[in-house]
Amino acid sequence: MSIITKVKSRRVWDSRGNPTVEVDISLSDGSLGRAIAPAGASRGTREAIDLRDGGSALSGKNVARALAAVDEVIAPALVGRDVRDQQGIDDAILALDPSPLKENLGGNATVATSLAVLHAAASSARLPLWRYVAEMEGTTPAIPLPEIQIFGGGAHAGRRVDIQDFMIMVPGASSFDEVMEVTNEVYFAAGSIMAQKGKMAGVADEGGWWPVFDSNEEALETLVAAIEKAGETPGDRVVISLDVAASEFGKDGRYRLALEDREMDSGQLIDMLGGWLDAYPIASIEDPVGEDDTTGMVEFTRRFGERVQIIGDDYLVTNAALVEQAAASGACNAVLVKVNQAGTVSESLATFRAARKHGWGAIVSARSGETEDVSIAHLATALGAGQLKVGSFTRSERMVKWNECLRIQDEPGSGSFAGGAALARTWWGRKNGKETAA
Ligand code: 2PG
Ligand code: MG
Repeated sequence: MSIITKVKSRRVWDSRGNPTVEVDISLSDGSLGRAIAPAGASRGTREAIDLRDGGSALSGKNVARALAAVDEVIAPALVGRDVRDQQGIDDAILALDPSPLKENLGGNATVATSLAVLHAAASSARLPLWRYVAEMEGTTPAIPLPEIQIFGGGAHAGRRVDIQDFMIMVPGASSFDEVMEVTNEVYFAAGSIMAQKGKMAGVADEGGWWPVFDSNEEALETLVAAIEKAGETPGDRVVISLDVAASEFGKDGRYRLALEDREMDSGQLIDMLGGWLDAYPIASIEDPVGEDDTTGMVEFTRRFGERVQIIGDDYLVTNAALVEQAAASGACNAVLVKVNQAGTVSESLATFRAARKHGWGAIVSARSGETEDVSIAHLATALGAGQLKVGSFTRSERMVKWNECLRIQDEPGSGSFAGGAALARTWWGRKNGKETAA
């Protein structure tokens, strides 16, 4: 048995230059576990709240209160516990802050602590994190299929375009390395097309190209052109994935596309997105309607759930109970798993299990504010989640996750590449004879 002897927090800085929480867990056998809290910009209203100090210094984003919560409130409850009891430890953290959104301790304090406990336990067991989690959960590891951003938008690009993430997936690739190569070609093809048009203007928060477009559809057309310029036939090996993040431009069933100065209701938004599904090789779509638009999400899933993967992010906030509700009402067919939305490892794993129980897809995901922490590459592999969303194909807080997958795949037992299995029940899967694998 390995006992937690010390819990220590530290202020570090994320990819947007904002303060965040790092936690070190020390064990009686000398092992150390370390994790850092990421931070979202397009946040669901029902996700765990990051505790920040407010005031004028550091734009109100300092985390002194969250650090104090770790060192003064959480640490005394964890010291002396068996590090392998992840569920018991997470329950103890929850007991210290029973508020639904963890606003007393802060989701940033709880997630860094909970993940650091997991790392410490793996280190004590002398196992890579992915293997420790797979053994703990009884899952079959697989190297995940990436979703990779080519253009950023929405809250990650000063709302220059309304849609947040224009991504590609390479379900037709036979290896993770092949995905990296194809993505490199598409990413730089997109950049050169923008440069030729005089529309090159740097990158957005997650490293995707800054979206200098006149309409959301121009972004889609440019993405298709980039896929072609990279030598690919759009919809064959490479497909498009969108995170609409509709809560960022709509509420109460009313939506406003600022770029095009268009207002619409939920039905019109669904029709517009349906038109895009007809016109472009989109196989996956996240948060197509707002987090408060249950009627819209059910309708969208009824109309398109057989054609594309429909992911709830802000809509489900990595909450097992919300997954259960959505499955019962026929909303979504996949969930984005962000550990800091839930606030603990155990709650995130419960969400993953709920998704699997209903035959849903699961995509382990980074946040727009990230760090060198590579936990999610391990979690996606360990759970055999099949999919991983990290952001773009530049900037080290993103590349560190893709590169970690390359290291994990070299380790014995890390499983084969999940490939396009996650998209088996979409048009892409049917076109490629994958539906029997679903
Ligand atoms: C999302 C994420 C990542 P954020 O909406 O899926 O792109 O963004 O971390 O800002 O919520
Ligand atoms: Mg999202």
